[in-house]
Amino acid sequence: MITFQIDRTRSKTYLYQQLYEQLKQAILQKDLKAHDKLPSKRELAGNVSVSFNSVNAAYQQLVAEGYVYAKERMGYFVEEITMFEVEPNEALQELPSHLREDEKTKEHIASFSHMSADHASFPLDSWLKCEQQALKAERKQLENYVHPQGLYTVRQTLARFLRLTRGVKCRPEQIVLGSGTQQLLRQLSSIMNPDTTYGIEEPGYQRLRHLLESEERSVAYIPLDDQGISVSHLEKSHVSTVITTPSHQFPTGIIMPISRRIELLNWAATNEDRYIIEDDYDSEFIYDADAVPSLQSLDGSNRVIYTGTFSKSLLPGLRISYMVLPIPLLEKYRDKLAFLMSSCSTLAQLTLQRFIETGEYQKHIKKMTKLYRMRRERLIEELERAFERTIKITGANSGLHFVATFKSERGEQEILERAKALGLEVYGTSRFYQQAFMSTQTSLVIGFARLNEELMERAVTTLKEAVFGS
Ligand code: 76U
Repeated sequence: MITFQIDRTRSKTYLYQQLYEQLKQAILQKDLKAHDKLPSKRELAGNVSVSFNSVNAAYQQLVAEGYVYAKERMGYFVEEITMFEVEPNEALQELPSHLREDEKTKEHIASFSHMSADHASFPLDSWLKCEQQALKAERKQLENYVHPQGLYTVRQTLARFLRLTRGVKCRPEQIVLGSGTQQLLRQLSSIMNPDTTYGIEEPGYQRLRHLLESEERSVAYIPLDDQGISVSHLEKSHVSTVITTPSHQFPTGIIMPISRRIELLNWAATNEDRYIIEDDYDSEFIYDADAVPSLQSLDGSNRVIYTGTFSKSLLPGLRISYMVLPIPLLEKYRDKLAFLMSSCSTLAQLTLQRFIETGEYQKHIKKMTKLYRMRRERLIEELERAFERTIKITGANSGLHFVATFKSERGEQEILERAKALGLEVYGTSRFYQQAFMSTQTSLVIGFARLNEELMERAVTTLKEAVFGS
């Protein structure tokens, strides 16, 4: 029989856990053999001077984990345990250095990143109020898993909201809420014909291309002209589904004029396999004109899948995005993806719903449009003052970034490296091209969401140093 070493100092683990652990080790090391009988609970309790309850708890845990079995009126016996055939190799647990992550996020002196919204201006109090109300009032919804497409009432709010703000015509049933555009596109591609060739704008949002390629979908690149994606190139291609950003082409900022929109819809309407994925990313902030209606609002043939996100208008970290499926694709979605669990937090959905219904969202957009308009104007002024004739700014009519093209001896990579060394966060446009392209000029994407008054001058001076400094 094994001898137990019981530590009774209070800081140690519970007595039953010590018994359990020592019995387990004895079984694993074969000090106790398969089918050996364990002492009765009372006997063991007496031998080691612990309570009957402690022994009982240890035995129950051993039974639950499969080390021990009980036989009615006979007692407890050791199970036959399957032994590992391979010795554990500790070296395999070592995380290679290239997979290690830095705890700290990078600090910059200023950021021209196009990937952020301004957290400092986020209406935290009203958001938290909506969240608190949702937590209190929506117990039923929060206790349960929700529909794979998201909560119906939230989709009702969103359907009304999209009709009002973007002219999108849909029923709540057609909306799918998700934790990001990529996750939604993944769902979409899984219900579309696997032979679909997807057309991606060149330049365009490469992460969608990577996603489709990772799923072994075929992808073709469709160039832009000054009105956005080129429909004549599209017509010459094998593409049957095109992904486009007509409101604010990503990253050039081109706003697609109405005729090009209709041309695109005509292209799609000629064949029932054709679809347009309208990615309405970054369409909320418009500075010099009224919002252009979405493609979806003009579509009379069920050809447009509309996608959008609250990443720019609220915060990217909220991870609330959505897509609106035309009815034939909703049919397929219900057929093929009914097994999915919703990827969008119910609490976030309910908070957003209140935030929209109470008018806080529109108030926020109004406030932010004013703020971003001021930042954009000041930044353009500062850049033009600093760079004079060596800079050209395009795509600045809407959204939270524009493109700045520099007449400089230095290429993009060199400028980006210099900027990084100076502590400035900024990205070039080549990351949005699939094909390496030769250009005598360098274009950078200039995001201004986080550039407040204090940071702006410093950011521009540092950028000048990176482009032209010695
Ligand atoms: C999203 C476009 C064109 C959708 C985007 C982005 O929040 O995941 C850019 C880079 O639903 P979400 O929205 C995604 N459509 O550009 C987001 N783009 C990223 C952040 F800006 C990355 O890779 O440079």
